[in-house]
Amino acid sequence: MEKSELPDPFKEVRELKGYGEMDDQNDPVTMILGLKNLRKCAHNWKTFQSGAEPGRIVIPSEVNIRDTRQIPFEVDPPEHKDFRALVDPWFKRPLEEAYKATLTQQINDIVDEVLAQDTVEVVSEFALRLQSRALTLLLNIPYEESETWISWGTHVFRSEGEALDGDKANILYDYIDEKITEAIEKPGDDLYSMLLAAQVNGKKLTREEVKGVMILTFAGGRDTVINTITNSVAYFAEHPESLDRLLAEPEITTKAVEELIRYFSPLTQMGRVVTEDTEVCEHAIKEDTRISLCWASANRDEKVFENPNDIVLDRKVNPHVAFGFSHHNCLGATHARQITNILLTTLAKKVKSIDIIDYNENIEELGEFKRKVGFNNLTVKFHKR
Ligand code: EMZ
Repeated sequence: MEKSELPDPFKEVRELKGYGEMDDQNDPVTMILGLKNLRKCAHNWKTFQSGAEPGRIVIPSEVNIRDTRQIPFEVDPPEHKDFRALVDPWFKRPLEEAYKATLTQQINDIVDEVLAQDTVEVVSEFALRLQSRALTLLLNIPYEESETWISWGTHVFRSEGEALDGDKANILYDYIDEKITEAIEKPGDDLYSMLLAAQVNGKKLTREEVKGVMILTFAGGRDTVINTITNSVAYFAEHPESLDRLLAEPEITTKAVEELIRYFSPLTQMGRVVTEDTEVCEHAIKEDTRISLCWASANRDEKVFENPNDIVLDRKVNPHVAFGFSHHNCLGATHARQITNILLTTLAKKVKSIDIIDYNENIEELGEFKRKVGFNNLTVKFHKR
């Protein structure tokens, strides 16, 4: 097996039954594995709710480490629409030329940095730094702030060997509280200030609501972006011909971004709380239990994707759900796509090959399934073009 490969652990059960089962802290989950059923469930917010107890739709559940509702992520329609309308324009800023130019400069700089190094531990020295620096653009705050986030390390919410770490999570919550206070005292043109000044349905957001948007902005795009970057480096290490191809055919870059994100599916699944006794895949599901929309499985559904386990850089039809589906689709997707796009372009331009020196896989334990989602660490040597 190639080191960059992410095998599909769901295949057999998906084909056999269409759903899987796992326990999570004594709160069982029925996992929806096929793309078609997953889409139906994602649309059906009345039966499959996001706005339950804060933290419960995340798997592993975060009910024991957080009380703040993440917004718009843990809000159902119709309120969801109003919050989404408020934040959507801000999260589309990565499409602006000035944003793209600064992000390109950041990525050029960090690729130059790692090219100058002897060996590089990709997760902590490349992916975390790149993700943190890019996040200063999304929040519209000074670049230097990224140093604080980098100092937290890769595992703010999930330390190695411990899926949920309340003490570490508090570092983030306290930090955000402090930043909200600063923005109240001295408003600027950053995301905190925008939220504090905004109204939804004629009412200002509460401090708790502002905090809910900010926690989501920090947490939702951290592991996911770090895994995407690290997995991309591992893939190019074993496929230098893909770097050559992206250099020769830059017009396929947008398709390549979607394909890598489909294949990596950096967020394995997202839960919903069931509001009434129901049935999925001819399987009874009880009220007040959870289902999960298993993006990683749906993205390998052989009924939809030809050769689902191959990375086909210019895949023509690619209706993947790696950024979720329906009204809760990923708010940070524009930013994530822009990072990945510029990363691919920059690596193709500057890097000839990459050697993998050492690695340690990050495997999620999901009941009957074990899924490799990326690496805990990956040490490589980059070679200049
Ligand atoms: C939540 C989640 C959002 C959760 C789209 O995903 O990401 C997870 O990494 C966080 O732990 O709190 O923000």
